[in-house]
Formats: sequence, C-alpha cells, structure tokens
Amino acid sequence: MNWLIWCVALGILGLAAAVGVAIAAGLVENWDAATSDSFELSAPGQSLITANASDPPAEDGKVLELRLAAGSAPGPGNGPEAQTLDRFGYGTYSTRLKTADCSGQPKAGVVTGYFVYFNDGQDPNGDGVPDNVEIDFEWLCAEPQVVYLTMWTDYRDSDEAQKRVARAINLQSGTILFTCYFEAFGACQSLSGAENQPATITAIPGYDSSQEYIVYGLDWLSNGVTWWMMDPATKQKVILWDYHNQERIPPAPAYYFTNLWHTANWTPDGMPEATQSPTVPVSTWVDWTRFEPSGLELFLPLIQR
Ligand SMILES: [Ca+2]
Ligand SMILES: [Ca+2]
Repeated sequence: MNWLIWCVALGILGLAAAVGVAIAAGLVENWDAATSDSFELSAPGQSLITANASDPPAEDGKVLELRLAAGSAPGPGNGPEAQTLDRFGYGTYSTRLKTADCSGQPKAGVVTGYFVYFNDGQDPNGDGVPDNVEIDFEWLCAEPQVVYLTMWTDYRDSDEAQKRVARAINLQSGTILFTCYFEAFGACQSLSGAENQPATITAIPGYDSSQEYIVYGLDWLSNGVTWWMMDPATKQKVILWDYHNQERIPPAPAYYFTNLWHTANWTPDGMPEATQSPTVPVSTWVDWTRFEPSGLELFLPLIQR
C-alpha cells in the first residue's frame, strides 16, 4: 500500500472517530445465555421471548424462542421481537431459524420476519417520502413453503406511499411467484434484467420453513443485495435473489431484527381467509444470529445508536 492510500485510510478512520461512530466488529449471538449484549428482547401482552431455551436440533442445543400468544392483536408491535441496540450497514447478515408452525390452524395469519429496518421519518434522499431502510426475509405460516424477499428505500405509514422491490418464491416447487417494483401495495411493476436474477429457481423438494432449522442470509452492499439460503439436504448455498440497481438499495445503517406477529390482512395467493389470530401459541425458533461487516466497503460497516 503506498503512502497516498495510507493517508486516505487514516483520514477515513479519523473522520469516523470525529463523528462518533465506530467500525463494527461484527456480531455473533448464539442465544445460549439468558440475556444478550447485542439485542433488546421484547414481548407485549401474553407473548414471550426467551433466550437460552433448550432445543436439541440447535447446533449448540440452545435457541431464542419467540412465542406469539393465542388471540394476539394484529401488527408487529403486538408480537415478540429481538432488536439490536446498534445499527449496522453493509455486510453479510445470517441466521439459522425455524419459522412458526400453524399446521394445526390452516387459516392462521402469522408472519415470521428476519430483517434490517430504520425509519426516523426523515427524507435524506429528498423524494418527498420518508426514507425507509428495510431489507426483509418473511414467511407466512399458512404457506411455509414460500419465502418473501423485500427491500425498501421509502415508506410513509399515513398514506402507504412507498418504493420497494419484492420477490416471492415457492421453494417447494421452484416457482418464482413474482419479482416486482411497487409504489403502492398491490401495484406490481414487473422487474427484468439485473433486477430479476436468477430468473429461475431450482426446487428444494419438501421445503417447509416451519419444520427444520435452515440457514438464511443476505449480503448488503451499495450496488447489490443478495438473498440466499443453505439447502438443508445438499448443504449447498442457494441464491434466491441477486439484485442490482443501486438507486433502489437503501444506503443507511439499520437495526437488525427477528420478530413474530399476527397479520389480519396479508394472505397467501388463493388463501384470502388466512387472517385468523392464532388459537394456540405459536413459536419461531432461532439457533443463532450473525452479522459480518463487508471488507470491501470502508464506509458503511458503521454502527450508530
Ligand atoms: Ca425519501
Ligand atoms: Ca444456539
């Protein structure tokens, strides 16, 4: 490395120190203790969230259990949730989890969410809609063979103004259900080219997110976001969506979440009645949760409170 590069690197470190942020060292949470140094755990009402719960299929036998109470009201604010104390930026996020099992109640409306999120109502990108930093994995318990992948740059709750891209995949059949850009709920603008890769997905026979622990992850960089998982049978990485279009990738650090909640209005295609609150408690199980900052992008493995 020549002296000029050293000067630039030292300048960046100095700037980071000057504005009161630190270079993130990464995060590994195995959920093998009653409390976490990295996450705040919350569970309103009769719901529960319990770290260091025992479950033999976990790699270390210990998990985080998010238990959504029977009769829970709709909305993510009414379910158990793990949220980091710090914000994280570009890098690789991964988890090993098992989603809620509603097989005893086919019309239950329950979402398991694994995602990053930050929205303070400000509009740094200046498009008139508050910036919404959010990249999601989500599963509906009424269709545990389908994974929903979503990325937002802007959202306003009052009128649902939004800019987001989303893809849904039935992994059991290897069917991409949609790959779209949205400026309103339900208004799909189909994506193509670099925003629609891979264009086909190979089936994972028997895939059911609620029946076994599976590793899921996403790589968040300024010019691309890749959602992936590990095939539980072959142990090979499966690329679910390798998305490229820089203007639709959120550029600011975000909090890191896993949650479980009742939805009364988001239903699988062809299952409009899957809106019931659970009649018995249902749980999502998390073996571990990790973040590894990108080695390529100096500026955004920043953490901020
Ligand atoms: Ca905006
Ligand atoms: Ca564990």
